[in-house]
Amino acid sequence: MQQTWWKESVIYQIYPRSFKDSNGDGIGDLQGIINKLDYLATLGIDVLWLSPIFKSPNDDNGYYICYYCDIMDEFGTLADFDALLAGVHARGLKLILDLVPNHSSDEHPWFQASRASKDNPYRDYYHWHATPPSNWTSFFSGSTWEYDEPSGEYYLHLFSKKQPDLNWENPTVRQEIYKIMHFWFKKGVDGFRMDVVPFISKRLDFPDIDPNQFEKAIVEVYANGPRLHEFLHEMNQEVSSQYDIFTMGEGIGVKPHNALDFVGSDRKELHMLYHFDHVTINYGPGGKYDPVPWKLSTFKQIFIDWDQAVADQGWINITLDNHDFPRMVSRFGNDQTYRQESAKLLAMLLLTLRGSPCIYQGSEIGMTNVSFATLEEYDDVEVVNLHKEWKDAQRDTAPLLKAVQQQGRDNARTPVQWNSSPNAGFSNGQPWLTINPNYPVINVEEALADKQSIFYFYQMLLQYRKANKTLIYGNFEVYAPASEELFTYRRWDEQGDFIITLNFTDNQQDIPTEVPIAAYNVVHSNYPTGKTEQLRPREARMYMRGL
Ligand code: TEU
Ligand code: CA
Repeated sequence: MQQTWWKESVIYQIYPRSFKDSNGDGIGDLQGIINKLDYLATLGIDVLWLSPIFKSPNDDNGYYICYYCDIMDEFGTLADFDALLAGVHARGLKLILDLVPNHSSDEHPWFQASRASKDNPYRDYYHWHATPPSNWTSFFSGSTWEYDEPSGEYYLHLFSKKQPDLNWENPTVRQEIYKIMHFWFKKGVDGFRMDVVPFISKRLDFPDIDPNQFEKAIVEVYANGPRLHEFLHEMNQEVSSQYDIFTMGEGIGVKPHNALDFVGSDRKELHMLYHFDHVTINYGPGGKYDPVPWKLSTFKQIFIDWDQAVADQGWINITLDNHDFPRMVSRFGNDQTYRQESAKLLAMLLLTLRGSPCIYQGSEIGMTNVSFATLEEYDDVEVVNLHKEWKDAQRDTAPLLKAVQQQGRDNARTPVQWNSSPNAGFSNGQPWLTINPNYPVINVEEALADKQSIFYFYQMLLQYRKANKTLIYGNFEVYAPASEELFTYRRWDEQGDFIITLNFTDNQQDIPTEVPIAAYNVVHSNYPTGKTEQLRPREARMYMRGL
């Protein structure tokens, strides 16, 4: 397999609004990030990914852009950005930004011009129809077609009605996006994460969907449009291929069978993408807010399928959570009795699968989900709209609150807990979103003072991964895939040979006899002391074979 810097990169995702506030307005900002660069360098990550920092009226926080080449007022200025980029590069790290090519804000000058009349050059920047051509439903409730009074037509928005979808059929729109990319690359940014990029090409036959099968509609109708790969290839040729950068697609709607179309080394489209199958693993018949129990065997099979799909022909990311999903320790671990063990176990998983890992801010200290007492306390547009929908339909909202506490996106968006002082050291003012009340116990200062902390476990594994490229490029094979208790796999090549075994239960477990650990020695465990025959609750062990 071809080896490159971006495949070896570990990415740390910052959700700037919640990372660190430097001026007391309760909103994280670029100066806040600058102040924490030494902390991030100490952790040992390679690349920072910032969720959108561009000018935006924040209907869906930054995923809703007004000016793509300027900084959101609350976050700072272009001068702050230049200082941040210089600070990142001075520490030998890289910085990638979050491009939102599928939609803009309705307050973007393009859309303002577009809606002004039916016959202006910007009309064709968006999708306008005299009558709604399909029954599509939006991610954030209601139809994807919004009637616009002034010009008397409907426009398409897959997300909120303030997020109109751009019309990639129009070559001028594509050039506008390429110009934005060039602008940031010329400044020296090292890549882009691309928001919902599988959605940019629309099915112009607008087939109806089954609204009760939303996940199916995503894969078959919203994503993977007929000109998608033509557009991605064009973007690569006109922009990405001209710089030493990488692009990382949000792979919503992409499945193992078509993954290589995006990231195959011969395709010249994207460098990597992250998949969704395991983060939607507990969606029930009613979707995201109708959660059902998940099975470890299914979880493992998803990673097996994806690894096999790309193997040595392409590259993917490994993610277990981000700003759109619950905290991984609460979702895939036990965030109470075994929080430390679970967070370390998931760290070992994240950092030893084949792919570029994305660590979401706060995971390195084991931050957990939050349970707000009322729906009113939630800020996320998805929840706000859903809450309204339920109230309008006079449904009892108690089950919704329960589901939001488990599944809501604000679980991952509460501010980073820096210390035990008021507002968790995040801000001197009133934070924009309530801080998780567990901050006196779970915070960065505590973690840095404790040599056994989750933070130092990440740091150790990050160093170890760098020193052992087998953990990056080596083959991947799962033992006992049907086990509902253990996730056990081997990573090996000519340079090294490792077995990783992870106990996903709260009980002791035997290591299956088919795992040939007799020939291997333990090199790391998330339990500080002792060596036991059985795996202890939530234990994670890495073995190495002497070559
Ligand atoms: O998310 C795309 C996406 O479809 C999901 O992750 C989605 O947010 C989730 O399923 C809703 O429950 C991206 C961004 O990451 C997200 O924050 C934005 O809201 C969305 O695009 C629109 O830009
Ligand atoms: Ca601020």
